[in-house]
Amino acid sequence: MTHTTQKLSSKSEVLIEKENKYGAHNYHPLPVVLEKGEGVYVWDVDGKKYFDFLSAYSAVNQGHCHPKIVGAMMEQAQRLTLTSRAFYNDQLGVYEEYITNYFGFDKVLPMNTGAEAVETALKLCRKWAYEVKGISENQAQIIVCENNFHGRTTTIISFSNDEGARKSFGPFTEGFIKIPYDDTQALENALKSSKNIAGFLVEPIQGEAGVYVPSEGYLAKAKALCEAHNVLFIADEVQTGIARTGKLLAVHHENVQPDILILGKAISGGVYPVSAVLANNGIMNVIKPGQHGSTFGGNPIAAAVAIAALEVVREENLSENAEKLGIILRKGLNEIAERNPLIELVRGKGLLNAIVINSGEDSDLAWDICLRFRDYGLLAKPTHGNKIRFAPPLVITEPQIYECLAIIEKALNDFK
Ligand code: IF1
Repeated sequence: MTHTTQKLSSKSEVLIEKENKYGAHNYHPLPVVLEKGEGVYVWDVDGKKYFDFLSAYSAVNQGHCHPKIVGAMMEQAQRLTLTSRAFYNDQLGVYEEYITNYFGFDKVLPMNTGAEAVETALKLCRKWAYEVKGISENQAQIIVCENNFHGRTTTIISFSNDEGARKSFGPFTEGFIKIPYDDTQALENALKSSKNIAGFLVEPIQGEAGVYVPSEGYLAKAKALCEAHNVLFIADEVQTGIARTGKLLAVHHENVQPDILILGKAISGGVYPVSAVLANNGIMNVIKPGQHGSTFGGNPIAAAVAIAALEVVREENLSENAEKLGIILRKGLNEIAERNPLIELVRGKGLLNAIVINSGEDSDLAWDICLRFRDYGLLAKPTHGNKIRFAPPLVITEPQIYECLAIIEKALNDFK
């Protein structure tokens, strides 16, 4: 190692200490305190500028503080913020029409966070199974994948296999069958194992697992198998959706239209918590007044913000940019890997990428490398010990990608 890690300013230290003292310790952030963002950049409290290579876990696809999205929020915030769904508001219907046309579904159910949308999809799937498919009450099973990440609620962690996310939070919700990811034979076996299968919940790319891209054809085959067994194909595109992987939805790489689509994060460009569940009438109409809802779901600010954020995706060709720059980024990373054996593997799609550091999952090396990236002006976070996610805002340009590759190589060379 040629350099030591940069020392924090006292301003940063004071703010970090406040979070430590007064906040629950449910995170272990990289030591950098941010106060401003614009496009692909964020600035810390000492005015140092960084490339954001996390994009708030793919929520800030449109770039930080996008003026059109922030403008829509400010305008709406000054007129009407919240009505609850006890009354109609002048924004929600317009948004519902916009988003259903945008993604090609009959209806949307608006929520706030990704986990809430996943919960909504699970409830919708179960209700459909009992009331349309004809499964006996309380017998429905939903197939899920090993190493999934779908959020933090008690039901969702019931089918997680991340021990840290589950331990001491039981008892858990029943009714889930776990199969290996990227394994259509396992899916077929599970579908054949019982008449009580209601749905298959899947991430088109597993994000938390370290950006694990399944084999080509997996999603299309899985959708066909579900169709053949009258089982709902439920795509969790909270992280992969909204142009992140080089298409509007990651399932579009295989021309799949899910029966239930779950969206969150970048539907608002990271400006406001907005999530959504989309489905056609044959499914969505099983939910009647009073059976599901949320105080904030479908609020006027969320509606106005989401329309603006989705317009930006189209106007700025973010899918095309993610596709094109993703190829350049992975090519550059693979070239670095040839010169520096610390990179064991490069994987990803569009601008959802990760490198695997040649150190084993228990090493601190990936963390130390991320500290060095920080020192050189790029923010990224390790996942599962030895993987580092590279997911910049989709508004990044080609020259900026080359600048970032240079930072990444320089930092990695310090550990050679
Ligand atoms: C945290 C990961 C990313 C998600 C998918 C639903 C949700 C998420 C596919 C829930 C959320 C987040 C949450 C964040 C870390 C993060 C994450 F590393 F854990 F896997 F993005 F990569 N479905 N993912 O990825 O959405 O309720 O959070 O709005 O700290 O838990 P949420």
